[in-house]
Amino acid sequence: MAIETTFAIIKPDAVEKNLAGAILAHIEKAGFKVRGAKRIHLTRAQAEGFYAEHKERGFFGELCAFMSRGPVFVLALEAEGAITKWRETMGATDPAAAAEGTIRKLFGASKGENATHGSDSPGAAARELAYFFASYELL
Ligand code: 3AN
Repeated sequence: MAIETTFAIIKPDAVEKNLAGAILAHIEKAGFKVRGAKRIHLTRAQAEGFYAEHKERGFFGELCAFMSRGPVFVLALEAEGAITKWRETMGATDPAAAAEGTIRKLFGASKGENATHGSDSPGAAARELAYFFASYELL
């Protein structure tokens, strides 16, 4: 399998609960190399731009309000098969349905407030990494 870099967010619910350190430890223990990391507070417009593909979905307004309500950590994670590996490490969107030991099972509260985000394809990873990181930040 090829070495990939995927894009992750530690969402406002997890940062508010002081879980960012525990989630980063989980990420490193799972074998990812953190190639980029920064703590930012998204504006509503930045959240809407990031989630543009979901704008027709009923929860879009709620999602963008949530993602801009407090600071997040945006991350670039490298590993063999990082895109699929990170989706598996996070677990299902709904923490109640997520497998034991996954980040969303351990730290998520609901379908919306589910602790982390992860790119779902190579195209999404490239777009999302470029949305938040300049190339010189990932050297
Ligand atoms: P995932 O993040 O697991 O790929 P998507 O792509 O279905 O999930 O949804 C994108 C984001 O939208 C989720 N991470 C979650 O925060 C939010 N979301 C999904 N479903 C709901 C829902 N029913 N109510 C509120 N927010 C939701």
